[in-house]
Amino acid sequence: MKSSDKNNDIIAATSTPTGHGGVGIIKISGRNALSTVKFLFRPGGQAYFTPESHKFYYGYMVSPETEKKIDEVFLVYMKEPRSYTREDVVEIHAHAGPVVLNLILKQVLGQGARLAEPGEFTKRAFLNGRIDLTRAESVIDIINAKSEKALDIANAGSGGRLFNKISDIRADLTSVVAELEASIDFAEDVAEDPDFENLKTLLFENVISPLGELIERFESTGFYRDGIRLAIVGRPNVGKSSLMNRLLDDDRMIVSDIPGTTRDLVQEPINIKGLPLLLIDTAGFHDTDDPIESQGLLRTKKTIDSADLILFLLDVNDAGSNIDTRIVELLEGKKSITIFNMIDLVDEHRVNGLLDEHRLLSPVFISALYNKGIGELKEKIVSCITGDENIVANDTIVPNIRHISLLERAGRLVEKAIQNIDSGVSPELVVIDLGEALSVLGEIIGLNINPDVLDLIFSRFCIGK
Ligand SMILES: Nc1nc2c(ncn2[C@@H]2O[C@H](COP(=O)(O)OP(=O)(O)OP(=O)(O)O)[C@@H](O)[C@H]2O)c(=O)[nH]1
Ligand SMILES: [Mg+2]
Repeated sequence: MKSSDKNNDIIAATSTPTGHGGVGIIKISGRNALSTVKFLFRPGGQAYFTPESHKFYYGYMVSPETEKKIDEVFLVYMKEPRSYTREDVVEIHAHAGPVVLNLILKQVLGQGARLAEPGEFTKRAFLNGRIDLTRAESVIDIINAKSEKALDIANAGSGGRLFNKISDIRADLTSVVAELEASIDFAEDVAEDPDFENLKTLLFENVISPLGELIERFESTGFYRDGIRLAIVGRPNVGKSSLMNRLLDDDRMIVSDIPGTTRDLVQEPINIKGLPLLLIDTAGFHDTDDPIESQGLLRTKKTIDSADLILFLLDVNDAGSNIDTRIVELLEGKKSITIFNMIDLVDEHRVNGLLDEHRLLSPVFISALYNKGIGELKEKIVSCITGDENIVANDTIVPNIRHISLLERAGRLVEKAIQNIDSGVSPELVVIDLGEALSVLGEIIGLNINPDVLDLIFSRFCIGK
């Protein structure tokens, strides 16, 4: 089937999550979407159903052959273009139960609709020009937001802040291209060359520099959307699982004085001061002949590799010069926080001694058992990740990984164009690179985008969105 045909179908899906609940919504979109419910909906107290747009109608869904009632519902019709997809949309608000919703959906499909693909409603909103691609992508970020901050970022995106920024950069780039093109077209009539120095300054200030800022923003704040992997690593029995329980505020993990209690990785999502984290407890790191433990250790190594931040936990009692060098080696080049646990077992004198000895590591001292120093540790975790807690004060434009590769490509093309201007290459060639940069930036907002890329983006959505 050609994709253009596909986009003319009437599509339908259950938009609320599977399960039991108060209300479940079936959404239908496409030209003349009302036709799919005409024979299924019986309005309460009216003989004929001629709905006005954007009004709720009370009634029943029935099986048309038998007139058997399926459910008592509200139905709302949103006439194009004032709808999510800019097409005619019908929503049926029924009771939320898998049997009732499936039965209604089956009837709707029987009236000529087909089942929507994941993200297809939002894809149509994009294809019909209601939202650009960055706004469409923000919809999934809203649904997947792991913290309020992530939601702020997603809302900024869905409000078009990234779209506006990219459009501004493209407009500035277009004006430089126009000036160069004019100099090519009218070469004979123009007494002087274009002001190349001025064009270079414009490219630097209005293109290269804002592109760099956007890329930097992703690196410094992208974790608000994507989440951070935080692993607790250390020798057996130093209190890793006890610390995990403290941070979770729950006795999730088994804790015991037998070394090797934790043998497998255990991960739990947690939110520290608005930062979404995935906290991972690992098997104690040591030599072992036990095959099950060895497996656990292999996983610990992999976890260290893939974690964004490591909590390296030590027991104050044997922390002196006895730090496990193999763990230290594994932590090389990784962000980590050194933590001395069990300070309840030593006196202040010992703590000060350790602080001096390990000043370079600027360790945190805690007692996982007695809940001491945990607040300080949380602050350190946050500052380690954000660098500076205020980093995301106001500007919430944060590109995603797809945007980043395009921003970088566009930046490289513009830099190449500037180098070519410097080495006196003809404006025709400079214009080619700048033109390509324009179309690369266009892909971010969805201009001339490859249909396969579109499919990939929308396949990340759930069905019914
Ligand atoms: N006194 C004291 N004991 C602690 C503290 N933290 C943990 N423990 C005890 O130390 C023992 C080991 O704790 P776990 O949390 O199981 O240690 P672990 O690092 O997860 O151990 P493995 O999973 O075997 O690697 C338990 O008996 C805990 O109660 C602490 O701050 N002070
Ligand atoms: Mg453990």
